[in-house]
Amino acid sequence: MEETKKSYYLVVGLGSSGLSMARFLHSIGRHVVATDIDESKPAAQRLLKDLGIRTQIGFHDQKTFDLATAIVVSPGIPLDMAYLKAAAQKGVPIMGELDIFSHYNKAPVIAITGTNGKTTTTTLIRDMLEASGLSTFMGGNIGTPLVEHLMAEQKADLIVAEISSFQLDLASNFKPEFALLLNVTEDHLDRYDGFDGYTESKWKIFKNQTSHDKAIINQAIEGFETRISRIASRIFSFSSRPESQTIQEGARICGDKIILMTQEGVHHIDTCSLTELPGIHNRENIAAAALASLLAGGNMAGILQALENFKNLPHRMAFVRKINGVDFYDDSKATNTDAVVRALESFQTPVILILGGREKGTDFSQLIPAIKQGVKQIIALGEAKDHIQKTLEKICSVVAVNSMKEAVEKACELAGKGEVVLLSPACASFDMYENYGARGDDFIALVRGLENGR
Ligand code: UMA
Repeated sequence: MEETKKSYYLVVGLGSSGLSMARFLHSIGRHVVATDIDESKPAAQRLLKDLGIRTQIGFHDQKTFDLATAIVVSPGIPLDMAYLKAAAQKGVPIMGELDIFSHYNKAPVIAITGTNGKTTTTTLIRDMLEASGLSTFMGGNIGTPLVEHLMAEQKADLIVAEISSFQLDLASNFKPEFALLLNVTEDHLDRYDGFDGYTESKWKIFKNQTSHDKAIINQAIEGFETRISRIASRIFSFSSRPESQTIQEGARICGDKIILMTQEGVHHIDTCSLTELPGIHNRENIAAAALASLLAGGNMAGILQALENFKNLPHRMAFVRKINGVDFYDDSKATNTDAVVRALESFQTPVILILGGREKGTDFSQLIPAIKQGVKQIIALGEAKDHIQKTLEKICSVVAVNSMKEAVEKACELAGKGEVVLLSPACASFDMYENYGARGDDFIALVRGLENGR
């Protein structure tokens, strides 16, 4: 894009993504204006002011949108935002961080998307490649904005990028050498035009790939056969379903065993001893991660070493403590119904389930079969509590509470010896917390604070 003296890039949203973007664009000599609707951003404002970047904080101004050379939008900003729509109608290009990143990045990219398991798989790939002697930069939706890599020395052999559907919505030139789609189940339906709209967004990860690139896809995803016929890259599939026996290039998951099949040969992974990665969903994550690592230049020794050393990430089915025979688990990262179903599948004993928060067009009835299987009591919390109560009280006792403290105390009161208390909310945390991590930390602190006698 030609720069004139008066032209400027408008960065919208000054969370972690926007702040890094403003700094990056400034570092390559672009004029930048940055705006955030939230007035409580003094740190961001100070940092940008010191760099000489003009800010509009606490408000958005339509004129600033309309006169921009291009608008770079943070992933969480809804694309139907009126300011954006009006500027787009005037012909202002709207782009996301992946477009800017792709334009300046030189290293090959492994991009990981899916509804659940993204962070675990991304971390596994990073660990497997590093243990194979390769250097990596890990970023994206996992927390560190990708443009941070562009402001560093750019020495990494490979970029390992967790990618969200929000990022893919504005990614016209993103072309990862390796792209992974782990699974697609209902999530973020408050942003998309139904499940189809969300699904469409996820499959965009393959859109610009060519025959030189590689796609690693869960064969169990609905519409797999039709979708792959439209992908130009080489397909490697994996599956934990019985039909995985037919997979020729990719990974078969048979019980605890994973069989990796690539041009380089056949390799086996035994997951029996990998106690930090329990469950079928983790075997799928391991299969996808190992395939990606092998294809990107990793070796089996590194892959196995990374698996052995892997420590479960915080707020994912994390055991907190046992009190009077009751086990407490923090699964705050479970922000959609599929993640909760997977969590419930791990328990054979009755569960007291803490659900709720900010819903995302969530259909709580999807939880019914899993709840019928093993939930003794639901404790409903946050903005979604009435919806949860209305949907689930027909099949399980539901009690609504007003705070996490009340939820923990109620759970404690209702749980019997040998039972489990599980925070697995099926909702975002933003109604009560800054993020899912803060929600999980609050739960852990409250559980740790419980007296043994309760
Ligand atoms: N804002 C405006 N105007 C508006 C609305 C919001 O200015 O009309 C401002 C807010 O006041 C806030 C900023 O926009 O200051 C927030 O931007 P953001 O929501 O994009 O959040 P960031 O802090 O930049 O974090 C984003 C990702 N957030 C989302 O996609 C919602 C982070 O993913 C990601 O780690 C980070 O960029 C770095 O790339 C988080 C997430 O929740 C973990 N992702 C979703 C998920 O995993 O389900 C997709």
